Amino acid sequence: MVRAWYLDEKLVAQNKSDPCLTEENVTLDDLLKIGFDADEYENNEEYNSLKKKRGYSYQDNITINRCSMPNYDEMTERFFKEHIHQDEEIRFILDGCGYFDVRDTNDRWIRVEVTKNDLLVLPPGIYHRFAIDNSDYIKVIRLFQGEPVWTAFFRPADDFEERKNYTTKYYT
Ligand code: KMT
Ligand code: NI
Repeated sequence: MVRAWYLDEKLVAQNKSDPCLTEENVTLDDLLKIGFDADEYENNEEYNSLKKKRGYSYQDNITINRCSMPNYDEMTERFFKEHIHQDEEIRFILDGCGYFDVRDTNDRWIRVEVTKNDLLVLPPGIYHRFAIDNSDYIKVIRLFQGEPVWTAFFRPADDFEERKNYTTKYYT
């Protein structure tokens, strides 16, 4: 089940993998959450119709874990650096746990915990980062519209069209 809260920055400075909880929970307006069963998703009608409806023609899966990822240190460091993409970032969690941090419109970090069966869709242009939790294991499906492009543009990336579109849409 997705949980989200404002991040305690002081705790983050000490240990990036800690949940760093504050008392402030967050509503999940910008997150799309649908309860597929991660063990049965391939035959799930809702999952397949969502893929079709949103044009997610590409699908693969990755496991993040020190033993199964050859360039683990480089990759996890890169995921945790604040960035945007020019396309949606869509992740369906098959197993394990992790944290997506997203910036709110006041530039505060919201930490979103994702676990098995959660689906997360980040819009193009949103500043975010990803941290693996202390169990050091997450297996996710990556979906994409068309040929996948995983390029991350690190902050500052305010001049990108997608960032401008994002702020126009969500910053009032
Ligand atoms: C990204 O671009 O932020 C990622 O792909 C994070 C890793 S997927 C759990
Ligand atoms: Ni990303």
